[in-house]
Amino acid sequence: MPAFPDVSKIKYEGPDSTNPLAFRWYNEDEIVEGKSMKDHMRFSVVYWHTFRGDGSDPFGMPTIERAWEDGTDSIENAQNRVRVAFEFMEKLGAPFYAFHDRDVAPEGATLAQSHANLDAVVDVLEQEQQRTGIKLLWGTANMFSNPRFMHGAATSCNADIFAYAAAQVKKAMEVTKRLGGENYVFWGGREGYMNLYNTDMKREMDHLGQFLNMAVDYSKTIDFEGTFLIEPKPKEPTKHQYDSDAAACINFLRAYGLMDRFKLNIETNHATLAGHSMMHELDYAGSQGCLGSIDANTGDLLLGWDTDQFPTDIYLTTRCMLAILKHGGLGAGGVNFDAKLRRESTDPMDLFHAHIGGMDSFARGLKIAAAIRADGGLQNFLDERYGSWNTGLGADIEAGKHNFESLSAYMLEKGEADANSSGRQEYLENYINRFV
Ligand code: XLS
Ligand code: NI
Ligand code: NI
Repeated sequence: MPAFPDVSKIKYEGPDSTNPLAFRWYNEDEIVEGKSMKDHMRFSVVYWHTFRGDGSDPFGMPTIERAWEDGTDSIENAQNRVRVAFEFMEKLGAPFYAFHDRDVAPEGATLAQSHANLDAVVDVLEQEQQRTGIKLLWGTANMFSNPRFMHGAATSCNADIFAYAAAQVKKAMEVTKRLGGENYVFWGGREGYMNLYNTDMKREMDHLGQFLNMAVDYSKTIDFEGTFLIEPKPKEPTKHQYDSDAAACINFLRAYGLMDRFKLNIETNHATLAGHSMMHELDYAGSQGCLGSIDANTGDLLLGWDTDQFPTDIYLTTRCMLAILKHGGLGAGGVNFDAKLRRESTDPMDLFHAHIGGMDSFARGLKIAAAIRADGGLQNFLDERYGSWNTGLGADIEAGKHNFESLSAYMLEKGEADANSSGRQEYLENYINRFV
């Protein structure tokens, strides 16, 4: 029995289509900048929100009931849910998905039981991947829901919890490898603090560095070659998450010798919680060679938390794609919809509308960004703005031919610096609007 009997494969119908179950912009085989849209985006559906989201929030109980759920925490129910998930992803045409260990399989009474439960569900994930050709973008371990992780996982004050987390990541990495996962994600969960009076920050950071180095070592033992990604987020659930933004993460990776193996998974709503724009985080990560993948969603400016809404703002997706194209694409990463339906959106069809909207918005952003790049106006402006660095003094400074003495002599002789020209922000904002 199909879970979505009224939906057939979502097709591209072009911008004039009024069919809500069709793509108007995402045309997977269309070539943009020499690559298909499908390969640019590598769209991915998240298991936790899309198949486990029940609409509950800190103020209220679940609002969303799914006909395919039998209401139990059994392995059979979990296995059946996998078949529903793959039916959904196949009809949507998403080539990838992502999951936490505890999203797909119930936690057991012991760690060994949890491992066995996971294996039983991974059997079905593997079968469904083979049946549909849908691949795993990344796997991860949920080390924040269970009360044992109340003080953190790798940064817990309780050494046993560090050991538990290591055992859990070891297993999750094995499963990710078994499923051919292209990346493995570490989002910091509760790695942070609520209060500095009870926190030894240095020790906790050292433990986290040690933990991630153990993960690298183990990946070599099992020949897991996927990219490791850490996912910056400044707060929630803790008041301060150690992986607070791209810059903090990259400093951490450098400090603990992890730069070779790690990149970043940048999430829109996390960027804005950190007081940055998504474009800033992407550009910063890209400028350090650390742009790995994105968790595509959006927050709400009038709410202060991680609302994880589906992205539909064309300016946002345009800026994302400008930054992604500038840094050479997402490589083995993808555009992963870490986004959930609103509590009031209770119909299973809303899952299709949400993902179709996100995919179309990114496809449109890609086309707009490519048109801006083809026009060349932005690049020409930048080339001109930084022109003083291309020849003469600027070029000599960049080439390392100067020091404070020589620069001082140069300016004493010249007497005054060349005049500045306009930054033309308003002109450029209007320029971008020509393409949107
Ligand atoms: C939470 C994070 C989480 C990660 C995966 O805010 O976005 O969903 O992406 O653990
Ligand atoms: Ni995320
Ligand atoms: Ni998030």
